[in-house]
Amino acid sequence: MPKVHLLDYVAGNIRSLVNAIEKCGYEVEWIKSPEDVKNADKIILPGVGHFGHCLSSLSSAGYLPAIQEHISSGKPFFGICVGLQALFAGSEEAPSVPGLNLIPTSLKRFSPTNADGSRKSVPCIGWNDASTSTSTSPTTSDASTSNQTSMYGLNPSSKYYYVHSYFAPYTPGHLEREGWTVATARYGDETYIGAIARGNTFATQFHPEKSGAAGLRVIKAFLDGDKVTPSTTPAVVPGSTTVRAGATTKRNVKASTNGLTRRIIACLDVRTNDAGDLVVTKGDQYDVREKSEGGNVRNLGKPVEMARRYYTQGADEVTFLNITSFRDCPITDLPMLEILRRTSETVFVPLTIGGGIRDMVDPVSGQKVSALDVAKLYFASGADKVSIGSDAVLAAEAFWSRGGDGDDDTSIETISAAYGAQAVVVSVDPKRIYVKTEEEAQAAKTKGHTVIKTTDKDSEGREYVWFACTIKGGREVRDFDVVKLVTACERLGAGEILLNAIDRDGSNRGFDLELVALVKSVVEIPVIASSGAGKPGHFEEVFNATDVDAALGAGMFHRGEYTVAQVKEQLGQAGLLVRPFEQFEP
Ligand code: 1PR
Repeated sequence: MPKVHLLDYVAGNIRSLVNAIEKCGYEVEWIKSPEDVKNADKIILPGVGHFGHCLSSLSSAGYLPAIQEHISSGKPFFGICVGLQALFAGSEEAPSVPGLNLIPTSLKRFSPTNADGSRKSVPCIGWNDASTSTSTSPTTSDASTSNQTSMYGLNPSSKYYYVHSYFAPYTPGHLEREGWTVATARYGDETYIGAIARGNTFATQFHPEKSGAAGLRVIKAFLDGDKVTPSTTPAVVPGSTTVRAGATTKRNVKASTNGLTRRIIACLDVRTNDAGDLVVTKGDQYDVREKSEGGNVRNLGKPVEMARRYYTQGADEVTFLNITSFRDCPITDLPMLEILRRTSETVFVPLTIGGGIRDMVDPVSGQKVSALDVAKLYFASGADKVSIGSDAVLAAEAFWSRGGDGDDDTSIETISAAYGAQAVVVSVDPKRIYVKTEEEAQAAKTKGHTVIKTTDKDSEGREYVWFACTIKGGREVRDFDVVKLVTACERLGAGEILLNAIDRDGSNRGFDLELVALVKSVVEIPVIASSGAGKPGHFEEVFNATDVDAALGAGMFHRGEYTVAQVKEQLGQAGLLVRPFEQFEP
């Protein structure tokens, strides 16, 4: 097998990139010292997390001059994410740390508001263009205005997975005059560099190894040295009758989240059943046992196979939750590690793992294991994000009891510092607490709870509600409000909120729109709506009624009632932007 050299310096989920390279028919050789760079022909430099951390690590290990030499000698180089950012002069993220300065401009942070006052989530997480089209407006471009050729397999009608808070601003003409070819993306009113190439140097802000078939095509083009590729067949946008380059039909322009597609996530709750097998299960308000006699754990299928099925159907992300993680488990035997390893061999979209991310004592060795160490194992096994539930509630309570301050030692802070905010999801499991009168509502407010008047009254007709946090899979309700939780977690360094709703879980009644709108209004980071999806129309409803960034379904997919493809079809027909279906033939 032909070889490519990979420079790993704790860049997070490197396993998925290795899997993607192997899928393209190449073998990975690791660069272990600056000397190895000299002997390498093709180099890939992946990167996630903090610009300053990445560049300082590369610099102190002596890699920067070696990389510079490699690039100027004209050998193939591919930088991914922070690997692209490294080519620039520097970044607002770490003003004192210099980059390679191949491009003498600096990266900026996304603003959470557009010029017209509308909001956008930061970090920017989701699927967007890398368009070499000559049109500057990706939502209106068509085949007649796009280039007839494209660099490194990029397709103007494909979507690619981005996750970043800092971006390289794009000014038309400027870099082209220096010999660069640029593919752009737009986030709100900011247009930035999605991919860039000159000579044998190529870099993408998006993660090709997480961008499904479209991304695998880009990796293969780099590895094969296909710098200029004929424009591929336009990707098919679900729900559209006309297909054209530029990714979207005019109907899809109606509602878009600042240029990102609507993200659909398939979630698999995993645990061992009574026979000791790891199965995907699904609760009814978190009760996962059959109602029939015997009350066995519902067995809906095998995790790896189901993840693969949802990927094939077009899921934009897959989330695994180990729902019995409150029980201590030996670190060497974490059940989800093998699931992740195997899933990441065939599923090339982001994978999130939740359950049991906390400091623990290994029941076998008696050794203390930090949340960061647990997370490291998951990232090394193929996870892109970890999701923290119970531990986040306890950390948020402590945050407020310290007067709104972290202690630099919580799971959120330590993992976010090491891997970046985008790698830390907080999974929230709130429960509705109804109160009857305005006086009772006032009393709840005095305790710091956010009380709203609800249209979804309870059986006693009570119309005021606040949302209480729970821990240990809903088993313990805390006198602590969801708004307090999510605002504390954002300040501690979480990058995304996975918002469940115990009352809606498994109910097929649709998402809790009031809860979603409330949480979305108090944080800047992306929010994923979860719990209650029973049909494709529920996804359309939550995207139309709120500004939520992504929506997640479980039971309706597992029970085979609907496919992910049907959800996307419906969204596309309703004029909501979704990622096109594509296939990759190595
Ligand atoms: O507290 O950090 O160890 O994490 C445990 C994780 O496991 C939490 O994220 C918690 O949400 C989850 N969890 C624990 N117990 C259960 C249970 O069901 N008994 N599952 C559970 C929660 C949430 C979604 C779910 C949606 C959509 N499940 O995964 O599938 O509600 O379902 P639907 O579309 O069928 O309505 P920690």
